[in-house]
Amino acid sequence: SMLSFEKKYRIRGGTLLGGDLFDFWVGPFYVGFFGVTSLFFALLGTLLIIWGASQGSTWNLWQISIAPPDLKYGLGMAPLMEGGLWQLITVCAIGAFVSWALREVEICRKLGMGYHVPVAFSFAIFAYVTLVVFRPLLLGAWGHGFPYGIMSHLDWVSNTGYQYLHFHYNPAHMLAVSCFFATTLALSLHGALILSATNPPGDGVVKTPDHENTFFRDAIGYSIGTLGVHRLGLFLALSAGFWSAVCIVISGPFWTRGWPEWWSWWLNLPVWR
Ligand code: BCL
Ligand code: UQ1
Repeated sequence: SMLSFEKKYRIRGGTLLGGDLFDFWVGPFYVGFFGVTSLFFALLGTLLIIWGASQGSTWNLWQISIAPPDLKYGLGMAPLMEGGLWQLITVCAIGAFVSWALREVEICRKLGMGYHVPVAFSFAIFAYVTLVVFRPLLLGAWGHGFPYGIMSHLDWVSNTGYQYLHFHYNPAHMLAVSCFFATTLALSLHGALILSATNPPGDGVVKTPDHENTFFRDAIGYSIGTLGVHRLGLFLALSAGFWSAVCIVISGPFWTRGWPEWWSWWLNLPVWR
């Protein structure tokens, strides 16, 4: 059944495609043209993975893997059982992710909200597409994509990392990792601060943003503010995804040697050379 406020927001319009045709809800879910395409790609992709697994050598969830084509197929289509399946699944994945983002846009338009959520999701999609499309395109073979499997994709990350000797020296990887860590710091501070203000000990009365600001003024001499902390959080999270995409797309297309060696520009600065 519907929540008390839900009915009021179930208004027609705001669709990007399909007009009124798919402008309805199924239970709590908005459908829309992109709801149909999301479901289509997600279902087809999942079935292809299950079928691929059935053609593989194991049903062990951790070991199931669908590999990209051999490098010899370059940027062409590969036979179904030699990476073609990976190519179809990749098309389905991108179709589902982009459809989902566009469905979010339609919901934003219906509600007259900003597009912050779909914009944020598009950074995650961008990182994924960088891994399986942009970098393989730049390197000249789909075989540079990562395999779809739980352990196999970890093996790919490890192998790809060691191919550049020590991936921690990749400057964009440094930025991405730092942003991931900073994002968890910001959310833990924020979550803790809000809960501490709304759940004071004993019979204490719920505190206000003044208390929140004062806590951080007292503790570190600065408060970023209640709106500011959400801008900071979004910025850190999107930066994490963005620099992740950058760190992998420059590995190979821009820099082919070990990442430690890239820092020789620093050692060679005329100041101390
Ligand atoms: Mg590293 C990448 C951290 C050590 C080699 N590494 C990354 C980044 C991240 C990171 C910055 C992965 C996140 C990402 O791409 O997000 N690495 C990291 C850390 C350490 C580390 C913290 C550490 O030591 C503490 N890395 C190392 C060591 C190397 C190494 C030194 C191996 C030996 N690292 C590499 C390589 C790569 C990374 C190689 C990468 O390729 C990867 C990277 O940057 O990739 C871009 C972006 C997010 C996504 C890609 C997710 C996209 C999600 C999509 C859009 C939606 C999915 C929906 C889903 C299917 C739906 C499910 C259904 C629901 C459940 C209902
Ligand atoms: C903060 O200053 C603030 O404003 C009052 C919040 O809003 C509720 C917060 O959640 C946090 C975590 C801070 C502190 C953050 C910085 C970067 C000083």
